[in-house]
Amino acid sequence: MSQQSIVLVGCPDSGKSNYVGRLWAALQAGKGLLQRAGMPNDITYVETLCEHLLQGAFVARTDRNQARQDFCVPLRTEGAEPTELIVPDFTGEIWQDAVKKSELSVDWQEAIENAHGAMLFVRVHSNLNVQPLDWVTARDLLTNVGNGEQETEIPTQVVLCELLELMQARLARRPDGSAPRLSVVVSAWDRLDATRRSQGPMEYLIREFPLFGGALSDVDNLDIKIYGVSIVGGDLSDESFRLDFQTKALADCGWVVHERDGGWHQEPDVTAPVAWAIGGALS
Ligand SMILES: Nc1nc2c(ncn2[C@@H]2O[C@H](COP(=O)(O)OP(=O)(O)O)[C@@H](O)[C@H]2O)c(=O)[nH]1
Ligand SMILES: [Mg+2]
Repeated sequence: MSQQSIVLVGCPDSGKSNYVGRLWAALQAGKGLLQRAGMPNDITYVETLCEHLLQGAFVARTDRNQARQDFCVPLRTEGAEPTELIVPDFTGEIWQDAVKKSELSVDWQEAIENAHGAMLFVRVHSNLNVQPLDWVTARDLLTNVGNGEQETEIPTQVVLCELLELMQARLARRPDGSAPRLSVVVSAWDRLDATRRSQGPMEYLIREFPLFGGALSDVDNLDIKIYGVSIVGGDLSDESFRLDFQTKALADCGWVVHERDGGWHQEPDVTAPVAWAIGGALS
């Protein structure tokens, strides 16, 4: 069976693991762009993630010691042979440490180099988001990052810029020679008010993480698409939302926002950012 892997990248608490749980629920329901052709190799891992959501709670942040989990599932393709989707989810601390110390473990160097695309996560209202220093200080920090001298926490936008640069340097071109694809996922999109949501995820990134927003616009060797994602369509810590959510099927909750025909559109298929990152590789 051929393999397609999509590597998940992002700071701790950026929504990676919860997304994987919701992705599995979508694959089980079978209504999205991605269709599975069998069972995951480690069903316990994804079932545990789903179980939390079904009980009305987000999955707690991944234990730092549990460095890597892979979600592997066979996907149906237009061709005769199914392909195996591999989604390696590394704990966010690994990405952050890598930026601080400029150290790349061989394991994830290989995961990026062998990937067929990537997803970069950043979460709305994460308590772990380190707010920007002013623009000039952040830019200076970016030029010095990785020399091990940082005593203060590195602002999230500086980490995001470094991760973006890493994807530019390491992701391989697609089999047809085109630029590798990166889905940028702004997770917990439901936590913004209606006005901010209507402006779309790119506007959010530019306002909250201006350095990163600028860097995204400058990239010319990656094909980038920005998504706002809400895995259940609201916040499970809000009791009235949670009670309502528990009357519905998990696969019917949640949505993705993305740009189409010059406007931002909301649709229910949460597999869309993965399907796009894999792209024509599936057909
Ligand atoms: N409101 C809301 N919160 C989310 C969503 N996805 C993730 N979160 C929150 O983000 C936290 C961290 O998510 P997690 O998947 O563990 O992040 P990871 O460390 O990147 O794997 C969760 O505990 C939730 O509180 C979402 O779609 N909506
Ligand atoms: Mg995690």
